[in-house]
Amino acid sequence: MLSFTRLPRAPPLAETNPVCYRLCMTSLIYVLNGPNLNLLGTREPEIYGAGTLDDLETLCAETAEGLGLAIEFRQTNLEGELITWVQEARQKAAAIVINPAGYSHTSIALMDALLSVELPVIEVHISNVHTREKFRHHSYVSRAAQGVICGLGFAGYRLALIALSDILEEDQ
Ligand code: CA2
Repeated sequence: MLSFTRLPRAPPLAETNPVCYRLCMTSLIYVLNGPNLNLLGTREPEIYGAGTLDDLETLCAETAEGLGLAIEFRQTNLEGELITWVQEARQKAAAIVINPAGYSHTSIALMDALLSVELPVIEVHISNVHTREKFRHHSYVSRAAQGVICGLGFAGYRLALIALSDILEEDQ
């Protein structure tokens, strides 16, 4: 009678081989949203549209799925938390989409975090910041972004994910 000894299972190749990792693993994109974006859909629909933050997450998740990407979608009202998430992305993500909201125009600390993350970053604004108040025309974050999309509503996030899909494919 034949008997079999059960051998320990080898780890998946993608976990041990960096080339296979790049080709086989779904790229994770951090989609980060700054202060007050939790209010989407509740106020100022003439500027930000009628959709909620949940609607925006659904749009991003569906877009990512169609592109073969995965997303981690988050919103915070705290500058330090946004910075911590950017630092975390360095270990866990392939790229970042960020709408820093009001911190775009004020935060050198967030800019520094994004400059040191060594990942492709796309900055998105729902409204066209250049047709609004002068203080919205400058973004510290833009210095750390590979691309900036503004004024296209929620579709800006979709376009950012499509652009990152191309950028990540080119990097392979
Ligand atoms: O247009 C954008 O996406 C902004 O990043 C939104 C920020 C603003 O400070 C930037 O200049 C441009 C404000 C987010 C506030 O979001 C709200 C949404 C609904 C109701 C009230 C605020």
